[in-house]
Amino acid sequence: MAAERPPNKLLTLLFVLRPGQVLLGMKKRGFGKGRWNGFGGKVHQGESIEKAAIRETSEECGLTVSGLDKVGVILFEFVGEAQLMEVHVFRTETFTGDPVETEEMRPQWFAHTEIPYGSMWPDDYLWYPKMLNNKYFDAWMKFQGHDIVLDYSITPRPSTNLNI
Ligand code: 6U4
Repeated sequence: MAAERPPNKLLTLLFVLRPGQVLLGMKKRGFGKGRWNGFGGKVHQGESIEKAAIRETSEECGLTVSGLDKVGVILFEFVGEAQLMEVHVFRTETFTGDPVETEEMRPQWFAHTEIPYGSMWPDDYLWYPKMLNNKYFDAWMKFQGHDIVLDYSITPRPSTNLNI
């Protein structure tokens, strides 16, 4: 009998956009430390995924976001690990407040043409252009360690504007 997979680890990832720019945060600790990324983290027990995305963004850069648009879901598989990471990706152009540095993230606006792919997760260049261009997709990424993408797929999905 095949070994059963444990339930996926649910995570969020949210991008705040303003004309021609995206807000990224330099991760100062934990998973992905030293890499620029969107804002997000683990979904708490009993919490909706969208509420987790809003909470994590507030905790990590101080912004209050609304009007979430769901970009899609990325499944991350790590060779040798049974559990998959299921990352729900959102974008929004609606926010209040100014980005502030927190213990977890140092936020900075980047032009779409100046995304620092060299200091990011190595899968990001594969799908950021779609996310920045309002495309919806689901993806699967197979990692060897944290630096090598062995295989991947990206599939278009219909729009699911949540208007939260
Ligand atoms: P806490 O609870 O904050 O200590 P931590 O281990 O720091 O947890 P967390 O919760 O910040 O991790 O979650 C990791 C974040 O990184 C999530 O927003 C998802 C995102 N992420 C993980 N793998 C990624 C990848 N390959 N590419 C990417 N984002 C990724 O762009």
